[in-house]
Amino acid sequence: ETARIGVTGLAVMGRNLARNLARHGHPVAVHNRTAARTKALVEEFGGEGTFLPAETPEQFVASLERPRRLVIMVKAGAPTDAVIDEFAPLLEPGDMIVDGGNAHFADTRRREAALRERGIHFVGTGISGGEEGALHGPSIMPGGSAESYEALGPLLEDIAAKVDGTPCCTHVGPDGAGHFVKMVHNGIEYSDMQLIAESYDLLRHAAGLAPAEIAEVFRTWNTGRLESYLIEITAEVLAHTDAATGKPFVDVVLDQAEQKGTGRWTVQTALDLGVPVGGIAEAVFARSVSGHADLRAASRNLPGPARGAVADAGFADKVEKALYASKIVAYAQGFHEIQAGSAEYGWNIDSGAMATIWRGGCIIRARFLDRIRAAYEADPSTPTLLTDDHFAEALGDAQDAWRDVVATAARIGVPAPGFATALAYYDSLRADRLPAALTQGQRDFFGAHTYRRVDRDGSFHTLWGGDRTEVTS
Ligand code: NBP
Repeated sequence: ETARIGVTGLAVMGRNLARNLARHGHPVAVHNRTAARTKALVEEFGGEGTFLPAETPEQFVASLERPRRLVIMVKAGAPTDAVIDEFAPLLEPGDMIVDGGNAHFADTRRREAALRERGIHFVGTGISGGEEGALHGPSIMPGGSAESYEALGPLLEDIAAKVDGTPCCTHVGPDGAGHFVKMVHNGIEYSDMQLIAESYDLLRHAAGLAPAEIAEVFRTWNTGRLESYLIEITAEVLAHTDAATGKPFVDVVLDQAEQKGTGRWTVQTALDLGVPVGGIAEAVFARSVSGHADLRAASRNLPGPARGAVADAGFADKVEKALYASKIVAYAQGFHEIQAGSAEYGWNIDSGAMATIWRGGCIIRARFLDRIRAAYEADPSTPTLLTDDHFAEALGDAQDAWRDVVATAARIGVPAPGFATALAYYDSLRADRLPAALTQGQRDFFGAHTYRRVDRDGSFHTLWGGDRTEVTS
């Protein structure tokens, strides 16, 4: 018997992906560096479908039907290269290697180019949804050649999450496009989580609500336009009580957030591409600040404002509006980065299709993504989601509330970097004139960097050290 597809790397993600394939009736070859994992998988879940366990790479490759489809689910980085080096010599032209790990898209581009020379399709694939998603249906973002998608697409679409019958999987674009989009997905996820965290913090410290009460607020929000997986789990976490102490769970968790790197990559890449993603950057920095225990301890006694909580009956509604508006900005920034990456690398990514495959399976799954899809359907080449009719109306409706929330945070000394940067981005985009004109003047003054004028073409320089006449440069 031959396997339709094989998975090597059987930690939580690989194991669940293999089970998902088997449950959908696809015979799957399974392999892991440490054979015990392979054995455990077959022993525990062998009844779920057809598994072909292999102890050696040779045995694994021999059990695959041709062209071979081989999925790598190992720790991203050097382990991925090690596994490629181990398996590629055993493959033939036309075979496909799918890397489902969280690889950096630049590594994927390098690997794809190297394997293409040997006639092997390398398909860097973003997979979101954690271990539950891998088992029950993740959101899948495959890159690589269009030809490889013909052979892989039906299988991947079969095991992906479905929303209204549409699979949360589509061919993103060539080489590193899939991992790039997965990276930005994670950056948006950081931003979304940070905005939710700030909402909680303000409801707690500005409105004086207890965690259980805030959980109720989030539950209500989850029945409206903010309905999403992240809002849903936020309510669950806030409603949870620590068994050992009887305190709200959120009060016994150390307040130092961790990160694995995709958020940081999103910001680093945005800097390289020249795309402003302040919402994502502030979310990464907020985690970073939280983790600097010494810095925080040294600063704890610095003075703050005199005012405490500001009770305001309508405050929760204002926070809902601020959250929705800031969320629109966060997604607009993320999609801007996707479009910039697509242009830089010639990927031709369909932004509306990305919103479509994020509607289910992944961490940022939400009703909201239907709105983004609709926005790109209405205007596929729009430079920003902010000007879409629906979003512009929501931003208009949020104006007073959004500004009140940011002002309240500043007044009572609760940090709200996500809300504040979103509003600043919004105001920057809609400004008639930005102080960048002054910046240009300064640059010309100290470095003769020249400037352009509003009324004439060309580059100019003022003789600042002399008689201050203007010269054409
Ligand atoms: P891990 O990231 O913890 O990796 C463990 C696996 O890598 C094991 O199978 C291990 O084999 C194998 N491995 C290592 Br480490 N070094 C190896 C080497 N040199 N040669 C061969 N195999 C090697 O597993 P995971 O949490 O299942 O994640 C797998 C991938 O999926 C990662 O890239 C991750 O970033 C990505 N991802 C994870 C999630 C999630 O929620 N966990 C979500 C989305 C994507 P061994 O058993 O012999 O040690």
